[in-house]
Amino acid sequence: MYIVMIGPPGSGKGTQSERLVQEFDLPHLSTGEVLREAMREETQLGRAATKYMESGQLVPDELVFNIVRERLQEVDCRDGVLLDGFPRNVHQADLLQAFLDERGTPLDLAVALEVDRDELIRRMLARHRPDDTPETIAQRLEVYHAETAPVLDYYRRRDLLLTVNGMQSPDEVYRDILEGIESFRRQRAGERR
Ligand code: B4P
Repeated sequence: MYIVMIGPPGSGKGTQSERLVQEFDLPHLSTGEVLREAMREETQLGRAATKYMESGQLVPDELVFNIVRERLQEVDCRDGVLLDGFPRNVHQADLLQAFLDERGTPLDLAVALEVDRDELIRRMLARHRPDDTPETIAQRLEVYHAETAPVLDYYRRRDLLLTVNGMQSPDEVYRDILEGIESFRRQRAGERR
């Protein structure tokens, strides 16, 4: 199963992804986590990403897609993967679709978490990450609305979007995601009959 997790910063993509990869035994690729590790290790990628992450901007598409493409080419990703925080704009969505279509493993589902602005800010300020200062948070929320929100329509038009209320407890959000996945699967199976 090929799944992408979309949502504003702090919406719980990472939290829910951890559970889903266990449940479905999928490789987990969090582009944010790979970038943060590269920054910690001061690799070339990390140095290139720092100024974008620290100012709440998206890291350039070429850099992020290189991470994704290389990971998808690894043998454990032949049957599926969970992409956490990718794609974050329509260009990234196009790059992913072209890559997956070309090798005949199309995306199964895009899970979108919906959370109010005030709650997002509360969660991010509570977790003390270096890119969670009030100024950076405001910038990241702006970037989300301008660049990432259109990705929801991109997947809605392709009948791949599952929207979930992320304002509930982590257990309730997870339950809704599982139910949504199940009903998507039933719908697909019905279409094939
Ligand atoms: P990410 O690492 O993707 O992080 P995020 O969007 O800030 O957080 P996430 O939604 O995963 O929230 P979490 O589960 O931690 O991105 C960081 C940066 O990397 C981006 O700003 C960008 O610069 C760069 N980047 C990443 N991908 C990119 C791409 N494709 N293109 C370009 N740039 C890219 O949850 C947040 C907090 O809430 C946690 O403390 C959690 O415990 C808590 N929480 C979670 N669910 C909850 C719930 N239901 N109730 C209460 N609290 C909850």
